[in-house]
Amino acid sequence: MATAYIALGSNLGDRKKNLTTALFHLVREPRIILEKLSSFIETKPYGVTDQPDFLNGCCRIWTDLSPRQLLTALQAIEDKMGRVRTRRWGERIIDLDILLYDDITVNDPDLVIPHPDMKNRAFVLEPLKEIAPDLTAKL
Ligand code: A4P
Ligand code: MG
Repeated sequence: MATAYIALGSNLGDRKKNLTTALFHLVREPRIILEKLSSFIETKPYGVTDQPDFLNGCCRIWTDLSPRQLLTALQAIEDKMGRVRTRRWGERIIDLDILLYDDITVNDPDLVIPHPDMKNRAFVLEPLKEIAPDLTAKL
């Protein structure tokens, strides 16, 4: 089984409900085990700033899905929840990003692991530090 870290974010509608609904779908995936979950934190929008504040969190999972299969599973959850893709970095009911997958590096056009720029984002680092303090110290 691989260990992966997933970032969760929402800034539309009932944000806490959106994060918990995404986790509910994640837990129901047969090949994913939800192992640890951070607190949810309120964050100011990064990048595109004229949009509502986010609720962010992250979780650690165990999975035997490949990185690409995991991406497909996460996108299926986003689609099931009715995410509409508008502008890049724009508002969304749910965003599920793969931060890390074991110590694997992927550099494909549609999949980059470790997630680029994660080191510069407090909304990623703070919840990650809560569940994996040793790991963030090494980033
Ligand atoms: N993609 C590449 N690598 C990955 C990965 N490791 N995990 C591709 C997930 N997806 C990955 O994503 C666009 C494409 O990224 C996907 O089709 C996938 O093939 P998207 O979710 O459709 O669009 P996006 O999220 O707008 O783009 P992107 O570049 O993923 O943006 P980020 O990095 O997710 O940033 N401010 C606060 N406070 N909190 C936030 O959560 N999020 C963003 C979006 C901006 N500002 C924010 C927050
Ligand atoms: Mg994304």
